Amino acid sequence: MDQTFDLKGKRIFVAGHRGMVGSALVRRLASEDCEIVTVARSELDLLDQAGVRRWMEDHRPDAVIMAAAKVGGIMANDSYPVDFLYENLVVQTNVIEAAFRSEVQKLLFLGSSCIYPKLAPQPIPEDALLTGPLEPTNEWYAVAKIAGLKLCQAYRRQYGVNYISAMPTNLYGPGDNFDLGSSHVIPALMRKAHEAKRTGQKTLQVWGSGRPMREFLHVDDAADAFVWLLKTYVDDGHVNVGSGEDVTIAELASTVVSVVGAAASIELDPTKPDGTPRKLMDVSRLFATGWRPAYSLRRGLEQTYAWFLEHVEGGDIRLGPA
Ligand code: GFB
Repeated sequence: MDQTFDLKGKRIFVAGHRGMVGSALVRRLASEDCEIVTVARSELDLLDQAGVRRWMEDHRPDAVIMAAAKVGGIMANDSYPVDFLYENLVVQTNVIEAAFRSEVQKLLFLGSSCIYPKLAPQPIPEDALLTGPLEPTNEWYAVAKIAGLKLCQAYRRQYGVNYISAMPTNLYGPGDNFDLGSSHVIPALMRKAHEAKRTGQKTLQVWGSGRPMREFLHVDDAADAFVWLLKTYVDDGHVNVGSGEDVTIAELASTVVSVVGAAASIELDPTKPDGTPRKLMDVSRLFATGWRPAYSLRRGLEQTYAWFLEHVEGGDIRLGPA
């Protein structure tokens, strides 16, 4: 793919720069010859439409990466449907609309693999979108993300702007949320394995049946793919961003236990939901551009655990009750 959007000298607004994905984007963009623009939540509430319009008009970025979102694991999605639907719809609509008013040239919207039907063909091609019912535990979030990608397409069709969308698989890495009630599976299992190692506990609780399959991508690989797409991708259709490989939750749990060095065995908790049985993305559209991830799952988990240890012991992650 030719480089169609040269970042040199451009002002790139990373919306959501304090989150796991946004902070990885800031790290990745630091090696580009561009100016990174961010705004603190205390200065701009993305739920405030007038404020977002004003801020965008004052700062006039050349490009926007929409990494601000209300995110969480299976239980948080299931328990707070209003937060996941309302906040995501409003925040993304405000940012995309304000970007258009301020003549932003390129915008990259980030969605999620949960936009696809619960029983989509595996691996899931981009055109499986809207071909069947969604997974009920996260349909609120999925509906918001589908609306976001459709809004970008609508702006393209009505106004001819270069707004594109990427749908990442389950991401993990530095800056993840390690709170057991709201986190995704990797930070939850890493934290539980760490506590088991620290206390000598002999079992580690894994939600559900252990049989669901998930694909994972290290957030630094995801950020690298997003910057690559920002530079090169120009099409109307969204692009899947993943590693192309998946594992069962039981296999993942064993790998996390081994990376952490805990001596605990796995105990399944069938009272907790499994969610979608499998959501491996078809990444052939992305891989055809030559892009590949750098991290294997094991190496990514090792790197994330090293980060966890440094920041827990360093005191910048305060752990709530385990
Ligand atoms: O990562 P996760 O919360 O979200 O759960 P989803 C993935 C799988 O891991 C599920 C199992 O089958 C969980 O039951 N699991 C096992 C655990 N132990 C645990 C645990 O201690 N904590 C958690 N959280 N899971 C999310 C969506 O779905 O994926 C979001 O809810 C988003 O909308 C995100 O799309 C990427 O993969 O099921």
